[in-house]
Amino acid sequence: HGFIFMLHNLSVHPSVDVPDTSFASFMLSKYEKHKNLIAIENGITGETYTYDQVITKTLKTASALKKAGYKAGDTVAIFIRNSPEYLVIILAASALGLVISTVNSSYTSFELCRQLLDSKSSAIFTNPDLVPLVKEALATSSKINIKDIFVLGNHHGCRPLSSLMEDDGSAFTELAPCNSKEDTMVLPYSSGTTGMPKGVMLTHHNIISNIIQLNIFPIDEKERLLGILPFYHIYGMVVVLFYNTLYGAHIVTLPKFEPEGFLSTLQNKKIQMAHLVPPLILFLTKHPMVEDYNLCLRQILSGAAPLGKDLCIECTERLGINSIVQGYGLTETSPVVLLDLPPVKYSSVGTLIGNTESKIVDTKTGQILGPMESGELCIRGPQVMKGYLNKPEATAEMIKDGWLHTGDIAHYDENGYFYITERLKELIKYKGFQVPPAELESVILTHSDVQDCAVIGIPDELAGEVPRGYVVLKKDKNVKENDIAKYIENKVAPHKKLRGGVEFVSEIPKSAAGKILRRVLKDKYLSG
Ligand code: AYL
Repeated sequence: HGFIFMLHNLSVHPSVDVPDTSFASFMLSKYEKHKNLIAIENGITGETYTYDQVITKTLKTASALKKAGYKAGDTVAIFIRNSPEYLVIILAASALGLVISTVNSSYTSFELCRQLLDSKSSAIFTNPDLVPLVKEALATSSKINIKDIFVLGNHHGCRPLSSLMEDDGSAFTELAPCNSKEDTMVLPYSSGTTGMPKGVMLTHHNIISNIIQLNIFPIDEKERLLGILPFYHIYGMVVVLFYNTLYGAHIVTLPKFEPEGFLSTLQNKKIQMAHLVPPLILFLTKHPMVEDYNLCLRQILSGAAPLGKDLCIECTERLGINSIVQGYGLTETSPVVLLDLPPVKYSSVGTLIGNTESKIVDTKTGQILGPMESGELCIRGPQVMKGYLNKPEATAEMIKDGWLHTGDIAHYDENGYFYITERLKELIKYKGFQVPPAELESVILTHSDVQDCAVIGIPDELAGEVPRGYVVLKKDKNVKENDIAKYIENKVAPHKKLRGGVEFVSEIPKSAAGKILRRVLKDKYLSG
């Protein structure tokens, strides 16, 4: 099989060459080969862009951004729901050497404000209905330095994106020069193993590497794919948007999940391949509504959260599809590290993709472990991030001696197939979305009646996990559990709501060093 047992594990796949170029030059040269094909379609309006139109709009938008004063190294934020224009904005910004910070489009003004400040964004792209929220965020802090709000549509006082896409193109004469291993291309946010969301600096080289590494799973030209996973998250951005367009696929975008729209789009647009997360696979497997539609799905890809064997088999049978291919990775690894290929091994996340090495280390002794032994999965490869923006300590904790420590517990079998069994890190995943407990705790602590608190994830059949809060009240306060949950609900995006409930306790279990002992709370909940 070619799988080598050494101190660390190598990929079974041949290694790939990664060109030293910028993301925009790499992508646009590929798009040239598919000029007349449809690249991307708005699943709501039916509006389409051919690859040729994507190229043209990209160059015009880059010209308009240049005229507006944006230059290499500036950061721009994208706060837009999935739509074809997302691709054009990323390519145009990248063509100028701008850094693109993608923002969760369900964020509150409070959460948006934090990312705009931390990323030092100087422009924001948004939907017209989100403009009031953006303005609220801008009003919260005088330190935010947003020069332009570009809207996809029209909104009083904001510049329409269409005016950028219709620029005469005169100011953009060449792609910005790029030091591909040094220059950050995108800056999505992730909490990593601990703490608050941090800007993940992914270089041009990181992103190009990952899309080339994925070539072990080639896509047919004109393949019809669903673009429902959010493009602001690394999965939607790299695996759905970037990777598939390299091959001349046709992506149909949807701005959000809604049962009827999801199913009727799959049916009416004759979608054959969809990148999903386990909760959507559960929906397709169990929901009675699915019977009313004539689906022609052949292939599903899953990632971002564990997918059980039984669900996988049931879904494959119900929909009559070929298989469900699982991938594993992190925002910090651009994101793919492991990929299962047909014929799939259920419950495995597959083998290491090309140019990637791993080791499993004992969490207590740090010793490197062998086959079938469980420990922390560590990764080395060209897709590993440059680091967290302005957070050298958090970066050093995550990447030690060139190895990225995933915070996931895994083992591999004799054939090099990996199994993710547990999450060591504090991160909670609700339907594949990140819910950093430290972030929720910081919000709970702003409640005037709260003395102390801790948040853990508890198992949930539909969502994988839901966050649950433990709260110590100040003396003589008679606020109710539900008041705390409501307070949080108004400050955070819907996926971070305390759906697992709030429980008042007399103290939060902590280590001598003051670290919250989340394991103690988890065990207490599970045994309780
Ligand atoms: P982030 N099984 C179990 N857990 C997973 C899996 C999986 N297949 N994939 C991701 N995770 C968890 O940054 C794991 O705990 O990136 C990991 O550390 O939002 C964490 O999610 C990272 O969360 C693909 C398609 C990767 C998607 C992704 C998702 C990256 C999610 C490869 O092919």
